[in-house]
Amino acid sequence: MTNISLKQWMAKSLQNGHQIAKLQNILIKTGFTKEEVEKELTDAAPYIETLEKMHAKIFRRESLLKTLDYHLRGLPSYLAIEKVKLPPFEQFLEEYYYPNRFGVFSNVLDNCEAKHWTPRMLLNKVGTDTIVQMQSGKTGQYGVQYDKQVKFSDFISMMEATIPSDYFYIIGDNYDFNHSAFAPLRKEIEDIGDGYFVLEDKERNKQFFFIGPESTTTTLHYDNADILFIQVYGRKHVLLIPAMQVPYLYNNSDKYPRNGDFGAWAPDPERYPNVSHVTPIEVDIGPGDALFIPVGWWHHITSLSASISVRCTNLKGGKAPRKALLD
Ligand SMILES: O=C(O)CCC(=O)C(=O)O
Repeated sequence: MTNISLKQWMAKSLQNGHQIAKLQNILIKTGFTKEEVEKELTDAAPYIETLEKMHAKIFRRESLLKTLDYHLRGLPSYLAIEKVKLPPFEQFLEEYYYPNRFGVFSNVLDNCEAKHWTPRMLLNKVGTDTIVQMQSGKTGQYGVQYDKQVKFSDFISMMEATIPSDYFYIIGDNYDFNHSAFAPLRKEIEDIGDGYFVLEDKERNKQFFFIGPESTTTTLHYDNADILFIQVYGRKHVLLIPAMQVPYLYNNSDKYPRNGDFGAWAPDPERYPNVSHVTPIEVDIGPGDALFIPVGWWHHITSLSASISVRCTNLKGGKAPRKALLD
Protein backbone atom coordinates (compact mmCIF):
# COMPACT_ATOMS: atom_id res chain seq x y z
CA MET A 1 0.00 0.00 0.00
CA THR A 2 1.96 3.03 -1.22
CA ASN A 3 -0.78 5.66 -1.35
CA ILE A 4 0.52 8.44 0.96
CA SER A 5 -2.80 10.24 1.39
CA LEU A 6 -4.41 6.94 2.41
CA LYS A 7 -1.69 6.45 5.04
CA GLN A 8 -2.29 10.01 6.25
CA TRP A 9 -6.03 9.33 6.46
CA MET A 10 -5.31 6.21 8.56
CA ALA A 11 -3.02 8.17 10.90
CA LYS A 12 -5.60 10.93 11.31
CA SER A 13 -8.40 8.45 12.00
CA LEU A 14 -6.30 6.77 14.68
CA GLN A 15 -5.41 10.12 16.20
CA ASN A 16 -9.14 10.90 16.32
CA GLY A 17 -9.74 7.67 18.20
CA HIS A 18 -11.20 5.40 15.51
CA GLN A 19 -10.80 1.68 16.13
CA ILE A 20 -8.46 -0.46 14.05
CA ALA A 21 -11.30 -2.89 13.24
CA LYS A 22 -13.31 -0.04 11.71
CA LEU A 23 -10.35 1.06 9.57
CA GLN A 24 -9.80 -2.52 8.45
CA ASN A 25 -13.40 -2.78 7.21
CA ILE A 26 -13.23 0.55 5.38
CA LEU A 27 -9.96 -0.39 3.65
CA ILE A 28 -11.36 -3.73 2.54
CA LYS A 29 -14.51 -2.03 1.23
CA THR A 30 -12.25 0.43 -0.65
CA GLY A 31 -10.84 -2.54 -2.60
CA PHE A 32 -7.74 -3.69 -0.70
CA THR A 33 -7.38 -7.41 -0.02
CA LYS A 34 -7.46 -8.73 3.54
CA GLU A 35 -3.76 -9.71 3.19
CA GLU A 36 -2.75 -6.22 2.01
CA VAL A 37 -4.57 -4.63 4.93
CA GLU A 38 -3.04 -7.02 7.45
CA LYS A 39 0.48 -6.42 6.10
CA GLU A 40 -0.02 -2.65 6.28
CA LEU A 41 -1.25 -2.81 9.87
CA THR A 42 1.57 -5.15 10.95
CA ASP A 43 4.23 -2.93 9.35
CA ALA A 44 2.69 0.14 10.97
CA ALA A 45 2.16 -1.44 14.40
CA PRO A 46 4.71 0.76 16.30
CA TYR A 47 3.22 3.93 14.77
CA ILE A 48 -0.32 2.78 15.52
CA GLU A 49 0.58 2.17 19.14
CA THR A 50 2.04 5.70 19.42
CA LEU A 51 -1.03 7.27 17.80
CA GLU A 52 -3.35 5.38 20.10
CA LYS A 53 -1.40 6.70 23.10
CA MET A 54 -1.56 10.21 21.66
CA HIS A 55 -5.32 9.90 21.23
CA ALA A 56 -5.70 8.74 24.83
CA LYS A 57 -3.68 11.74 26.02
CA ILE A 58 -5.74 14.24 23.96
CA PHE A 59 -8.92 12.56 25.22
CA ARG A 60 -7.83 13.04 28.85
CA ARG A 61 -6.89 16.72 28.25
CA GLU A 62 -10.22 17.38 26.49
CA SER A 63 -12.14 15.70 29.30
CA LEU A 64 -10.39 18.03 31.73
CA LEU A 65 -11.38 21.09 29.66
CA LYS A 66 -14.98 19.87 29.43
CA THR A 67 -15.06 19.40 33.21
CA LEU A 68 -13.69 22.90 33.81
CA ASP A 69 -16.24 24.33 31.36
CA TYR A 70 -18.99 22.45 33.20
CA HIS A 71 -17.88 23.90 36.56
CA LEU A 72 -17.55 27.43 35.20
CA ARG A 73 -21.14 27.32 33.93
CA GLY A 74 -22.09 27.35 37.61
CA LEU A 75 -20.85 30.95 37.76
CA PRO A 76 -23.44 33.37 36.28
CA SER A 77 -20.60 35.71 35.25
CA TYR A 78 -18.98 33.06 32.99
CA LEU A 79 -21.21 33.62 29.95
CA ALA A 80 -23.13 36.76 30.91
CA ILE A 81 -22.65 39.98 28.97
CA GLU A 82 -22.27 42.81 31.41
CA LYS A 83 -21.07 46.11 29.97
CA VAL A 84 -19.23 48.16 32.59
CA LYS A 85 -16.75 51.02 32.75
CA LEU A 86 -13.16 49.89 32.52
CA PRO A 87 -12.16 49.12 36.13
CA PRO A 88 -8.86 50.08 37.78
CA PHE A 89 -6.15 47.80 36.40
CA GLU A 90 -5.68 45.69 39.58
CA GLN A 91 -9.42 44.93 39.59
CA PHE A 92 -9.30 44.09 35.89
CA LEU A 93 -6.50 41.60 36.57
CA GLU A 94 -8.47 39.91 39.33
CA GLU A 95 -11.90 39.84 37.68
CA TYR A 96 -11.01 39.27 34.03
CA TYR A 97 -7.36 38.68 33.17
CA TYR A 98 -6.33 36.02 35.69
CA PRO A 99 -9.67 34.08 35.62
CA ASN A 100 -9.59 34.09 31.77
CA ARG A 101 -13.02 35.75 31.73
CA PHE A 102 -14.22 37.93 28.85
CA GLY A 103 -15.40 41.50 29.44
CA VAL A 104 -17.22 44.32 27.65
CA PHE A 105 -16.22 47.83 28.64
CA SER A 106 -17.57 51.28 27.77
CA ASN A 107 -16.05 54.75 27.63
CA VAL A 108 -12.49 53.46 27.31
CA LEU A 109 -11.48 56.32 25.02
CA ASP A 110 -12.79 59.16 27.17
CA ASN A 111 -9.25 60.44 27.82
CA CYS A 112 -7.80 59.62 24.41
CA GLU A 113 -7.45 61.71 21.29
CA ALA A 114 -8.57 58.60 19.39
CA LYS A 115 -12.19 59.19 20.40
CA HIS A 116 -12.31 61.86 17.64
CA TRP A 117 -11.01 59.60 14.85
CA THR A 118 -12.95 59.17 11.63
CA PRO A 119 -11.52 57.52 8.51
CA ARG A 120 -11.05 60.96 6.85
CA MET A 121 -9.34 62.37 9.93
CA LEU A 122 -6.77 59.55 9.80
CA LEU A 123 -5.65 60.98 6.46
CA ASN A 124 -4.20 64.05 8.17
CA LYS A 125 -2.36 61.93 10.70
CA VAL A 126 -1.06 59.16 8.44
CA GLY A 127 -0.60 61.23 5.26
CA THR A 128 -2.58 61.15 2.02
CA ASP A 129 0.33 59.87 -0.10
CA THR A 130 1.56 57.35 2.42
CA ILE A 131 1.59 53.84 1.00
CA VAL A 132 -0.11 51.27 3.23
CA GLN A 133 -0.63 47.55 2.92
CA MET A 134 -4.07 45.93 3.00
CA GLN A 135 -5.72 42.60 2.26
CA SER A 136 -7.45 42.64 -1.07
CA GLY A 137 -9.46 40.10 -3.04
CA LYS A 138 -9.29 37.36 -0.47
CA THR A 139 -11.43 34.35 -1.18
CA GLY A 140 -11.02 32.53 2.12
CA GLN A 141 -8.74 33.03 5.06
CA TYR A 142 -6.39 36.02 5.19
CA GLY A 143 -2.87 35.43 3.94
CA VAL A 144 0.18 37.10 2.47
CA GLN A 145 -1.09 36.25 -1.00
CA TYR A 146 -3.73 38.94 -0.52
CA ASP A 147 -1.32 41.71 0.56
CA LYS A 148 -1.65 44.75 -1.72
CA GLN A 149 -0.15 48.21 -1.45
CA VAL A 150 -2.23 51.31 -1.95
CA LYS A 151 -2.09 55.05 -1.31
CA PHE A 152 -3.80 55.75 2.02
CA SER A 153 -6.03 58.40 0.42
CA ASP A 154 -7.25 55.79 -2.12
CA PHE A 155 -7.94 53.37 0.68
CA ILE A 156 -9.99 55.96 2.60
CA SER A 157 -11.91 56.91 -0.58
CA MET A 158 -12.83 53.23 -1.09
CA MET A 159 -14.03 53.08 2.51
CA GLU A 160 -16.09 56.22 2.08
CA ALA A 161 -17.85 54.73 -0.95
CA THR A 162 -19.87 52.88 1.74
CA ILE A 163 -20.32 49.74 -0.31
CA PRO A 164 -20.37 46.79 2.08
CA SER A 165 -17.43 44.59 1.18
CA ASP A 166 -14.95 42.06 2.51
CA TYR A 167 -12.77 42.74 -0.54
CA PHE A 168 -10.34 45.17 1.08
CA TYR A 169 -9.31 45.44 4.70
CA ILE A 170 -6.28 46.67 6.63
CA ILE A 171 -5.68 44.05 9.33
CA GLY A 172 -3.23 43.25 12.11
CA ASP A 173 -1.24 40.99 9.79
CA ASN A 174 -0.38 44.06 7.68
CA TYR A 175 1.31 45.51 10.74
CA ASP A 176 4.95 44.95 9.66
CA PHE A 177 4.43 47.03 6.54
CA ASN A 178 2.19 49.68 8.15
CA HIS A 179 4.15 49.97 11.36
CA SER A 180 5.77 53.38 10.74
CA ALA A 181 2.78 54.80 8.81
CA PHE A 182 0.52 54.23 11.82
CA ALA A 183 3.08 55.23 14.49
CA PRO A 184 1.48 58.70 14.95
CA LEU A 185 -1.83 57.02 15.83
CA ARG A 186 -0.47 54.85 18.56
CA LYS A 187 0.15 57.58 21.13
CA GLU A 188 -3.44 58.77 20.68
CA ILE A 189 -4.86 55.50 21.95
CA GLU A 190 -2.57 54.52 24.78
CA ASP A 191 -4.02 56.61 27.60
CA ILE A 192 -6.96 54.40 28.52
CA GLY A 193 -6.40 54.93 32.21
CA ASP A 194 -4.62 53.39 35.12
CA GLY A 195 -1.60 51.94 33.34
CA TYR A 196 -3.17 49.13 31.34
CA PHE A 197 -0.44 49.02 28.71
CA VAL A 198 3.25 48.31 28.72
CA LEU A 199 4.63 51.32 26.89
CA GLU A 200 8.30 50.44 26.53
CA ASP A 201 9.46 50.51 22.94
CA LYS A 202 9.17 46.85 22.02
CA GLU A 203 5.80 46.29 23.68
CA ARG A 204 4.07 49.55 22.87
CA ASN A 205 4.06 48.52 19.24
CA LYS A 206 1.79 45.58 19.90
CA GLN A 207 -1.24 47.60 18.90
CA PHE A 208 -2.65 46.43 15.60
CA PHE A 209 -5.04 48.37 13.40
CA PHE A 210 -8.13 46.97 11.67
CA ILE A 211 -9.60 49.51 9.25
CA GLY A 212 -12.22 48.68 6.65
CA PRO A 213 -15.72 49.07 5.23
CA GLU A 214 -18.95 47.44 6.41
CA SER A 215 -19.00 43.63 6.06
CA THR A 216 -15.35 42.78 6.66
CA THR A 217 -15.21 39.39 8.33
CA THR A 218 -12.51 37.70 10.34
CA THR A 219 -13.47 34.07 10.63
CA LEU A 220 -13.44 32.01 13.81
CA HIS A 221 -9.99 31.61 15.37
CA TYR A 222 -8.09 32.02 18.62
CA ASP A 223 -4.94 33.97 19.42
CA ASN A 224 -2.07 33.15 21.71
CA ALA A 225 -2.35 36.49 23.50
CA ASP A 226 -4.74 38.31 25.80
CA ILE A 227 -6.39 41.05 23.75
CA LEU A 228 -8.01 44.33 24.65
CA PHE A 229 -9.94 44.99 21.45
CA ILE A 230 -10.86 48.67 21.23
CA GLN A 231 -13.62 49.82 18.91
CA VAL A 232 -12.80 53.38 17.90
CA TYR A 233 -15.17 54.14 15.02
CA GLY A 234 -18.22 52.28 13.67
CA ARG A 235 -19.68 49.04 14.95
CA LYS A 236 -18.74 45.38 14.97
CA HIS A 237 -20.52 42.13 15.78
CA VAL A 238 -18.42 39.67 17.75
CA LEU A 239 -19.06 35.99 18.44
CA LEU A 240 -16.94 34.52 21.23
CA ILE A 241 -16.42 30.96 22.41
CA PRO A 242 -14.69 30.25 25.72
CA ALA A 243 -11.31 28.53 25.56
CA MET A 244 -12.67 25.68 27.70
CA GLN A 245 -15.16 24.75 24.95
CA VAL A 246 -12.48 23.97 22.36
CA PRO A 247 -13.08 20.18 22.67
CA TYR A 248 -16.46 20.74 20.97
CA LEU A 249 -15.02 22.59 17.97
CA TYR A 250 -13.57 19.71 15.91
CA ASN A 251 -10.30 21.57 15.73
CA ASN A 252 -7.34 19.24 15.38
CA SER A 253 -5.12 21.09 12.99
CA ASP A 254 -4.87 24.85 13.21
CA LYS A 255 -5.88 27.98 15.08
CA TYR A 256 -8.30 28.61 12.23
CA PRO A 257 -10.58 25.61 11.64
CA ARG A 258 -10.02 24.69 7.99
CA ASN A 259 -13.65 23.84 7.68
CA GLY A 260 -15.75 26.61 6.10
CA ASP A 261 -18.78 25.57 8.16
CA PHE A 262 -16.96 26.77 11.25
CA GLY A 263 -15.42 29.83 9.65
CA ALA A 264 -18.83 31.39 9.11
CA TRP A 265 -20.08 29.82 12.35
CA ALA A 266 -22.85 27.82 10.78
CA PRO A 267 -21.83 24.28 11.69
CA ASP A 268 -24.29 21.62 10.65
CA PRO A 269 -25.44 19.94 13.91
CA GLU A 270 -25.92 16.61 12.13
CA ARG A 271 -22.31 16.51 10.91
CA TYR A 272 -20.92 18.12 14.07
CA PRO A 273 -23.15 16.96 16.93
CA ASN A 274 -20.75 18.12 19.69
CA VAL A 275 -21.29 21.71 18.62
CA SER A 276 -24.55 21.62 20.56
CA HIS A 277 -22.39 21.87 23.71
CA VAL A 278 -20.90 25.17 22.58
CA THR A 279 -22.47 28.32 24.03
CA PRO A 280 -21.30 31.23 21.90
CA ILE A 281 -21.56 34.73 23.33
CA GLU A 282 -22.63 37.37 20.80
CA VAL A 283 -22.12 41.06 21.37
CA ASP A 284 -22.11 44.28 19.34
CA ILE A 285 -19.51 46.93 20.12
CA GLY A 286 -19.46 50.59 19.12
CA PRO A 287 -17.26 53.68 19.47
CA GLY A 288 -15.46 53.83 22.80
CA ASP A 289 -16.25 50.19 23.71
CA ALA A 290 -13.61 47.57 24.29
CA LEU A 291 -13.77 43.84 24.52
CA PHE A 292 -11.40 41.78 26.60
CA ILE A 293 -10.76 38.61 24.60
CA PRO A 294 -8.87 36.31 26.97
CA VAL A 295 -6.07 34.16 25.62
CA GLY A 296 -7.40 31.04 23.88
CA TRP A 297 -10.97 32.33 23.43
CA TRP A 298 -12.28 31.82 19.89
CA HIS A 299 -13.75 34.80 18.09
CA HIS A 300 -15.48 35.65 14.83
CA ILE A 301 -15.81 39.35 13.97
CA THR A 302 -17.90 41.15 11.35
CA SER A 303 -18.09 44.90 10.82
CA LEU A 304 -21.62 46.34 10.83
CA SER A 305 -20.43 49.66 9.34
CA ALA A 306 -17.18 51.28 8.21
CA SER A 307 -14.93 50.63 11.16
CA ILE A 308 -11.66 51.42 12.91
CA SER A 309 -10.56 49.04 15.69
CA VAL A 310 -7.30 48.48 17.51
CA ARG A 311 -6.20 45.13 18.93
CA CYS A 312 -3.93 45.76 21.91
CA THR A 313 -1.75 42.89 23.09
CA ASN A 314 0.60 44.99 25.20
CA LEU A 315 -1.48 44.59 28.36
CA LYS A 316 0.47 44.47 31.58
CA GLY A 317 0.09 41.11 33.26
CA GLY A 318 1.76 37.83 33.90
CA LYS A 319 4.06 36.24 31.40
CA ALA A 320 2.32 32.93 30.84
CA PRO A 321 3.99 30.41 28.50
CA ARG A 322 1.66 31.39 25.66
CA LYS A 323 3.77 29.83 22.93
CA ALA A 324 2.35 26.55 24.21
CA LEU A 325 -0.97 27.53 22.66
CA LEU A 326 0.40 27.58 19.13
CA ASP A 327 -0.39 24.48 17.15
O1 LIG B 1 -11.77 42.92 13.79
C1 LIG B 1 -11.44 41.99 13.10
O2 LIG B 1 -11.81 41.86 11.94
C2 LIG B 1 -10.57 40.88 13.66
C3 LIG B 1 -9.87 41.15 14.97
C4 LIG B 1 -9.32 39.90 15.55
O3 LIG B 1 -9.70 38.81 15.24
C5 LIG B 1 -8.27 39.94 16.55
O4 LIG B 1 -7.90 41.03 16.97
O5 LIG B 1 -7.78 38.86 16.92
